Amino acid sequence: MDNNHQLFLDFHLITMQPDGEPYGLVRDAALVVRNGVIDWLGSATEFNKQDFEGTVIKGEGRFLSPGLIDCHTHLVWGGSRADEWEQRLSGVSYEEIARQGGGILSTVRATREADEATLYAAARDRIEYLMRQGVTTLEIKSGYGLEIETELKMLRVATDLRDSMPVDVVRTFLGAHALPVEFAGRPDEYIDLVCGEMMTAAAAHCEAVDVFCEGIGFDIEQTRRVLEAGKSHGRQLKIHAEQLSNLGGAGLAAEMGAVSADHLEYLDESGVQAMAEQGTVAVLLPGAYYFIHETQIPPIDLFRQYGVPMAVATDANPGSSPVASLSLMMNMACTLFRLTPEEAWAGVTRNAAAALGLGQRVGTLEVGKQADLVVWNINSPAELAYGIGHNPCRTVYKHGEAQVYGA
Ligand code: DI6
Ligand code: FE
Repeated sequence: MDNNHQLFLDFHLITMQPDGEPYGLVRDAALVVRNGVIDWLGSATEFNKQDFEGTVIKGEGRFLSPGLIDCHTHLVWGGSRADEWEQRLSGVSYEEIARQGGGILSTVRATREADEATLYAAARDRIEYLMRQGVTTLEIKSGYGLEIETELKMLRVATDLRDSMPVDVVRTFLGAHALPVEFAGRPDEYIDLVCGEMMTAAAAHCEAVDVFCEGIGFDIEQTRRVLEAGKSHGRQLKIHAEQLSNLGGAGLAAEMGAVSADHLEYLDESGVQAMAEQGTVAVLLPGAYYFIHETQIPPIDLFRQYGVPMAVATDANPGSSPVASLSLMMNMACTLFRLTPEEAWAGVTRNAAAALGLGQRVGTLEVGKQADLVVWNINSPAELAYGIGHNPCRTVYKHGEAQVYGA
């Protein structure tokens, strides 16, 4: 008997392949895994069980989907911002707190002080929450160091997490997340450092480069410089854009070949058009929208009209989105942004894979893709987005290996 072969029998497959049935659904199906890769899938009646040698996993009519992908997180951080949240509840805005030296900069202070083991342990716990709810791939950004040493420390922690946990990790360098106090009044000089020495040091430890283009972040020219530097190092490009105001960041990033533009509440039609032309993924972050009491939703109808792929992610971070559940983000994407449950599913599978440049390897159930699989205790695909505070995740398989049994 060959333990590297598994037959998943009598499952309903949520393949998330784009053409065909809603959710790419294949009912009463079989799926074969060989050496951690999907080798066959289709209707169970078409599968010849006689010839199969290996482990059989019976679905009894449960749903099986691709592993979920959280394509935008800041989940390595020190400290907590509960006190700032209390301030915001009494009426101070997220932007005001940032301008007073709190916000991102308060997490920068705590992250600089924290040692690597402490950062690792806290981030590992956050990832375990996500994994227990079906996440098998995630992105982790730096950006709470804003100095070479601490940015590298964060990227090393991300690398250790990748190497020690059964999850694929894409590491993103976000040195241009905020202006550190040492550079107050000298943003261009800080951008010199980010694009020069800091990026040279970080490039070997990341797959992507990101920048916060915003009134409380960096302007469009500074953003352009960061993206150009990222490109010259051969990294994928991403951007935080149009979260609080419209500076034209998403359009610029699209023209420069970014894989994704993220947040986008204030994006206008010309930005949507630029993204559509370049195939840039729109990453929607309803947790941040909710948690900072934003009232303007991203231009969802325009994304549909122009065919911009939409992803959905947690934005897990201590300030604007202290979130540890991707299915809750699916719910919020539907209730707050009016995505359909099927769009929300595409947002945490196929389109999230595209937002990380991993569309060839993960994101759908398809022959040749990684056997990152989740068994769900749900009666229909929409139920995953419908429940609030539930965890219907029963078993997670990473490269075909069972990892975590329901929480
Ligand atoms: N926008 C966000 O929502 C996160 N970063 C960003 O550029 C928030 C980060 C934080 O408040 O710590
Ligand atoms: Fe973010």
